[in-house]
Amino acid sequence: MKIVTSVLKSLVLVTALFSFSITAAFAQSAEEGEKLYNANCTSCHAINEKVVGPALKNVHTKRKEVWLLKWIKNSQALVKSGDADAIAIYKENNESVMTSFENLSDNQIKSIIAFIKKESEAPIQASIVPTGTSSANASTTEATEVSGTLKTSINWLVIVILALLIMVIVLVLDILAKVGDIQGKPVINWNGINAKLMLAFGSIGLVASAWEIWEHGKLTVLNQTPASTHGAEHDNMFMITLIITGIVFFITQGLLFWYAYKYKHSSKRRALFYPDNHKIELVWTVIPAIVLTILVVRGLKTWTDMTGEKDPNSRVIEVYGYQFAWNARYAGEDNLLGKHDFRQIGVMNALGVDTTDVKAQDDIVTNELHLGVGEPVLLKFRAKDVIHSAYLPHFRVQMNVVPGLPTQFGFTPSLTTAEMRQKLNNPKFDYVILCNKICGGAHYRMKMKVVVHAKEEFKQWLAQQPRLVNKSTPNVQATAQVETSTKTKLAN
Ligand code: HEC
Ligand SMILES: [Cu+2]
Repeated sequence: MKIVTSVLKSLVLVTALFSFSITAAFAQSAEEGEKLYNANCTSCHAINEKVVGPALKNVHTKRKEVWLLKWIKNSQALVKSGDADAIAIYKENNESVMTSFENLSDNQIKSIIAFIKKESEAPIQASIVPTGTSSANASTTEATEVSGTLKTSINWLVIVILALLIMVIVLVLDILAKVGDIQGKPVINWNGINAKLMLAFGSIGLVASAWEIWEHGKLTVLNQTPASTHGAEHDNMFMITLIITGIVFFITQGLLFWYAYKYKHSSKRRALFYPDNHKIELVWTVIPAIVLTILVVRGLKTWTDMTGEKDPNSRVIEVYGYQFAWNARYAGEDNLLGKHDFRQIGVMNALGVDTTDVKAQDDIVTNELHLGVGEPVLLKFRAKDVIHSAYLPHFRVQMNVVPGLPTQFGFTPSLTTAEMRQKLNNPKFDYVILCNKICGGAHYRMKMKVVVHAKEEFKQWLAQQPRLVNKSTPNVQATAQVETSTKTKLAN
């Protein structure tokens, strides 16, 4: 008897351990998958909504794993092989081409699928109306739909009631005006009411503006130490402009509303006829002209300092923007970026880098922008499709990114990511590069992480990155081979 129980006990223990290790392994791979997914897929996909590509919710149940592996590595190859599902989904999405991910290993793709699975199974967090059956996802979506139609009918009801209310008010006022006509004296003193409304509107507006600057000014990057060497000068100029124009704003708006109140119509008072006064006009023309000239000249000087002559030793990094993501390209050992040609942009060569150019072969393409603290960089911008705008708020850097028109911005980062995290007391903080031009439907997703390292750390990071064409990394070599084969095809 004893033996049986002890055997049972150990069996239970083993199963428990086993299942625990499985969940642990699963959790870990989903975690790795999340990183890979965020770095590679979010520019075109979301779990619950269509972006450029379809929503990926439950794609792991819809497709077999083998299919997903093949698709994600090279969707076009699968389409060309005549796979019915691949052709269907390609047609459904207006034949837009998904990037190939030959560089991802099977295990990495599996971890991405594990992440998609985990996210698909997570309940939707959007507005949930209690319906009694709130266990399955399906009923949740149904509930949201029902509440949606309910909402639209309520909205209509509100509009109708409001319209009726306005009609009643108009009619009542009309009657009061008629009564006033009959009595020979208005029932409501509109003149006084308007004057008081002016005063109320003016004071509430000014107090609200001051509160807004005070309260939400704290949330802007201007409230944080700039992370570049030119940032302090930029902030200084910005603050001076803001303070001068702010003072003028509060004085003129205050007077405007105060005068509207104080000099309201009065039957006891006649307005003074005062056609012109050259002295006053001179004063209010010359003073703003001088102040504006100072502000503009100062602004121009700051701008030319920020964008002018660059350190000839700057590291040149190409920043490539497209709907809806960014890439960065670094020069390899030769310190020279290889040529690019828009005609070579394709599934296997997203940036259109000319891989026959020797200078290009040791280039490094990444989907994060890494910089070394105190090292001057010159970002050279290139756009694939439409006008984007590269915005690095923490470094006070912004520049348009225009197809066919090279633009650049040079600066020197002055705080590492770790230092900034400490300053902001936020261990999760990361610098970003955003797109600041409404460039299409998923414009809001267009961002790339920026990491500022200590000098040595940056060198190490750069050395670890795979080169564009490198015999020692088989994945990348495969990419290059396909590339040359497509090129020969094009040549024929
Ligand atoms: C440049 C945009 C783009 C990127 C980046 C991208 N995809 Fe796609 N994806 C698409 C488009 C577009 C489709 C629809 C099929 C087509 O038109 O080729 C698609 C389809 C898919 C499908 C098939 C969906 C289905 O319903 O069968 C899967 C799975 C998928 N993508 C996974 C991924 C994963 C995983 C990543 C990241 C490693 C990724 N995609 C990155 C654009 C993209
Ligand atoms: Cu954009």
